[in-house]
Amino acid sequence: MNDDLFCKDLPCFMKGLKKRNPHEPEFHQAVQEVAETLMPYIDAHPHYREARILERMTEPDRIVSFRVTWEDDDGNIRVNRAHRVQFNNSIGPYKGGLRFHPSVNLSILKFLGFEQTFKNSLTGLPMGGAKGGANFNPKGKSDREIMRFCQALMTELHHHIGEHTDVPAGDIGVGAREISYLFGQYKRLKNQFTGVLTGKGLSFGGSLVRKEATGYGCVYFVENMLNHAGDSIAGKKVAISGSGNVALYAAEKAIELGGKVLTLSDSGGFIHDSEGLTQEKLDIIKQIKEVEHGRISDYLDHFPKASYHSGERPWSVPVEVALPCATQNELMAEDAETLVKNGLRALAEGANMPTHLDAVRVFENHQILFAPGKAANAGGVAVSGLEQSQNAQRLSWTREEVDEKLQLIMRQIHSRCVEFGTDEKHPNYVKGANIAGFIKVADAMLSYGAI
Ligand code: NDP
Ligand code: 2IT
Repeated sequence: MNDDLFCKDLPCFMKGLKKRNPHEPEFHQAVQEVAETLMPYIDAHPHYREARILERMTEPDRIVSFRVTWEDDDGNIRVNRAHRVQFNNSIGPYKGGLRFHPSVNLSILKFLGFEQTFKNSLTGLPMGGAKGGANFNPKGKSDREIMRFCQALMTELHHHIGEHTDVPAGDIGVGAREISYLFGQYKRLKNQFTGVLTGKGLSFGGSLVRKEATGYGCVYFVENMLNHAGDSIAGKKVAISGSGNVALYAAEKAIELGGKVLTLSDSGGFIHDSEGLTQEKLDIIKQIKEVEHGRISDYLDHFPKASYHSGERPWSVPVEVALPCATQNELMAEDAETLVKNGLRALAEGANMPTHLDAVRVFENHQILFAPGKAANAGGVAVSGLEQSQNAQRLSWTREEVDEKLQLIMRQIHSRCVEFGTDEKHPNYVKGANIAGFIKVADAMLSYGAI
């Protein structure tokens, strides 16, 4: 082989990636984390380098970008920008969420689509990686405005998706309501009732446990890590950030397994209930967040003994388990130092890339059990895959069946991470997840030849 064609070290590889993808810091960060642990593996398996698999895996198959024009309740014409990044379909149709948030741009969607490819591979199900979304802010919009926006977005997106092509789902700002409007419009445009989206309502092809799956799966993963180390979550203090889909169901499962959940948050600040949340308290929070679309600070109207910390994140509260479940880069190196000083034992990323790379290094240096999002939050997309299976069979499985399969998938992901990530007896879950996720996709790509 001609050595001049190939980067043989990480700085050379990252320099090229940054040059090809300027001004995309989140994408650079996600690739850096993966490439750091993959480079030594690729060195030991040079056929991957000769086939330029990493160069190919960091280049999306295609990106569709489009305008979304819609009308607000006052009759004003509004314009947003949307994208679908179809990253890699080597092991199955593209699969991944849609995000509606004002911060959405190509750097964020490329980082998410790249991560999704590894995550979906880890589930063991036949799903490729994709991500999409729009720079649309759902906050303060009426139901009718959300409906018109979703219909306008699907009017273009429907050309690019399909049950065998690309199957979107929810993410930040896209929940059951948005998926319903999107599905209704797809069905109308195509005159087809197919499993083209997941996270659907239970009356039109949705799966039981999909709503809970990411949060439950994240806690199952923590329990697997702690059990592997001879411990468990029972009796442990837990800090959770976010109060959306992932955070609420992570809290529910942590409480059920005997954890003492002390915090939840949103972009305004965090609540601290030193007595710990109970299922009854959580039911009130679900009403506030899922039904009334309120703020987490409203918790204090019901439980005035709790405290609210405006503009802060919950990482100063002493806990043994931390579950960042809000957004990317919400936990920095100094937060990691504080958590370690206060006795942290395990952290699992419910969100995608919530932990900054410098913070990951702090946890690694202190041998904290650290589960990266592509492993810890894979339960959501795994149950999306199970929703696709049920749609294809035209059957619905029971809650118990789906939950059992979810637990098994999280256990298998944990085992694969331990298998590929154990160094001198200490499991490095970042390394394990990256290598285990890589192998399946890379081997499929090798089989296809140069495409
Ligand atoms: P939701 O929209 O349901 O909730 C998001 C939560 O995070 C809200 O509490 C929100 O607060 C907070 N948040 C969002 N952006 C910011 C920000 N910039 N700063 C501070 N807080 C913020 O989304 P999900 O719960 O579905 O998603 C949360 C994370 O989990 C994301 O990283 C997502 O990619 C990831 N994920 C989601 C899966 C799913 O199945 N839904 C699957 C796997 C991962 P506020 O309301 O104030 O904005
Ligand atoms: O980040 C994620 O894994 C998701 N938002 C869920 C994707 C899916 O297709 O269920």
